[in-house]
Amino acid sequence: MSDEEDDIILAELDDEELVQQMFDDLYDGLKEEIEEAVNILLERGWQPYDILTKALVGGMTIVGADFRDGILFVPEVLLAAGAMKGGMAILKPLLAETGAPRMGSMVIGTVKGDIHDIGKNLVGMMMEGAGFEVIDLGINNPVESYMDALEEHKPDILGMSALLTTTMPYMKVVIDTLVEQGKRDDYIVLVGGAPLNEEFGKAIGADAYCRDAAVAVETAKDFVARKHNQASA
Ligand code: B12
Repeated sequence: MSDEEDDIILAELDDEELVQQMFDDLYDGLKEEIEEAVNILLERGWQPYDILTKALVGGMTIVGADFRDGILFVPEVLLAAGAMKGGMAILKPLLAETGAPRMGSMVIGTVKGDIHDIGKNLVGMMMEGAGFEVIDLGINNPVESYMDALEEHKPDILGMSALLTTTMPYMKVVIDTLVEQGKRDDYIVLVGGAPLNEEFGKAIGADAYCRDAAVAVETAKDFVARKHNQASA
């Protein structure tokens, strides 16, 4: 790092410069700087959701592109992910604090063989903010852990996340198991993750594919409302 960069005082940057600096700091995996910047934006009246999407997810998109192009490697991306999580941890209680009425519940987890959890965590946070109770199963979930959690918590929604083309087919294993056990219609199944698309969601028998956390919340609300209407009809 050059002396010049050492001297940057985050609080003296205007909003646009600060967000640019956050992109750089996320890229460099600087957790404390990211946390400081998140707090500065909050003090300036930014909405937690805007900080999440514009600064943190925006920065992670740049990291993703350079990872794809072989410019960044796993250790660096792990540091970036750690910095992102530092920022998310500050925003989490604020997003959950909206006082939204209880909407329903969701069991969510990343599928077997896959350890990516940032997107899943973000979806969980946004769902909590929208009034859903979220049971997070973490990463690397075999079909049994989904089944056990569904049995135990009886949620409205099952959410599965996969970020690898090699792990996304595992979602079908879970859905097929639900079908075999005659339980498919008991749950709304939402799937997500960067390599998925709507077509894939349909092909594996999910109710919907959601491209991001905001769409996940809207879709979840929509399906839960329909489910309740059916139940009362
Ligand atoms: C961070 C990262 C990592 C970190 C993960 C840290 C962590 N704690 O999550 C580390 C370094 C560990 C990692 C490891 C690997 N990674 Co990686 N990783 C990424 C990266 C750069 C960003 C992912 C991310 O967090 N994005 C930000 C979040 C907010 O976005 P998101 O996950 O897409 O989630 C949003 C939506 O998809 C949706 N969503 C997500 N889940 C769900 C679930 C539900 C229910 C719903 C409704 C919606 C939803 O909503 C979210 C919020 O808006 C991506 C690049 C990319 N373009 O995605 C590569 C990427 C996914 N990784 C990749 C690879 C290859 C790997 C490794 C195999 C590398 C290696 N050689 O070891 C390993 C695999 C490890 C494993 N077994 O899982 C490839 C996958 C390629 C492919 N076609 O399969 C990618 C695409 C990079 C690339 N282009 O090469 N990775």
